[in-house]
Amino acid sequence: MTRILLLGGTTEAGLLARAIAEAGLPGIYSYAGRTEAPLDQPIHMRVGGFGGVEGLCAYLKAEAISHVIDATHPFAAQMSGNAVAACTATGTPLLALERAPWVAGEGDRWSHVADIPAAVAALSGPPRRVFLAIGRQHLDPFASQPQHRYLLRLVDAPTGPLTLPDAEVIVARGPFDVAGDTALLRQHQTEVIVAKNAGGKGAVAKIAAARALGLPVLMIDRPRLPKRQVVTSVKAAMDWLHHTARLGV
Ligand code: 3Y8
Ligand code: NAP
Repeated sequence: MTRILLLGGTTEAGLLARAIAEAGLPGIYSYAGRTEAPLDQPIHMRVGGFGGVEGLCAYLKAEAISHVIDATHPFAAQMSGNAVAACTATGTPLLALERAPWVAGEGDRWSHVADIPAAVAALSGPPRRVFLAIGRQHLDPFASQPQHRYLLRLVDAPTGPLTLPDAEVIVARGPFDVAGDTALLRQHQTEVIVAKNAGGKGAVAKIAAARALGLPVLMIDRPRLPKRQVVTSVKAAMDWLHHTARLGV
């Protein structure tokens, strides 16, 4: 009996959820519960952590999950690591649906940094107008570079005071478009953009806008993830589901 757990929270996960619904396959779309009102999905949704690897193992057994597809964001490293551990421990087939990283092209002025601390260190120096487009969870470390004027884009309005002394907040949920992000960068006279190498289409607008405006980008490379089977398209993920189910795995 096929019963899919889709670890979601990305554009691609939403597209896969639609394909699963259209195929009439029983699936559960899982959100961490990071945002106040996550988008509805065409399959059953669950919101909240599982309780680490142990909690996920228990969930897979209790819900008789036959397949797990990890379509989380490339920076959701802990969730992806837990999925590999839990699926190995329970013998549940696991597939990752990943999007390719962005690659610098003609006109891009990128500096690659390995992680958030490296991005913070790269901001040493005189005050600048910085578009810190990495969400809410990792803002605090940038307080060690208080000299800058930060522009922040968050999915939900901040619940408490920000640790950055000079910051302006925009509340917006992507996906974003190039015209909108170009106007935003112009309006705020942005001088440098800090971005995660998310890949995909939902967050790429600011990168295209930076190229158009000749602005430098501090590009944070993705965290390393444990080895697992990976596909890069919804079609390949659906083929895997049908194939694996047919083998009765
Ligand atoms: C809760 C679900 C869909 C998915 C849409 C994608 C695109 C728009 C662009 C910028 C960058 C950022 C951030 C971003 C984008 C998509 C996708 C994507 C980046 C929602 C969502 C959830 C989250 C969590 C949120 C993080 C934050 C990161 C904002 C829903 C809207 C910066 C990543 O306040 C918080 O705690 C937010 C946390 C994780 C990164 C961070 O560390 O703060 N995403 N984003 C998911 C859950 O609970 O499981 O609310 O509907 C999903 C999307 N956000 O279905 O159309 O596919 O990537 N998300 C980054 O890329 O750097 C914004 O502003 O340019
Ligand atoms: P993370 O740091 O890898 O995960 C931390 C913990 O959050 C996990 O151990 C798990 O808790 C819980 N969790 C994460 N994703 C979950 C999911 N889809 N369903 C149920 N529990 C989940 O994760 P994150 O980077 O905060 O990302 C959280 C969510 O936001 C994911 O759905 C991700 O796809 C989405 N998202 C993240 C980013 C980003 O920049 N990180 C960008 C866009 C979307 P337990 O250990 O208790 O199970």
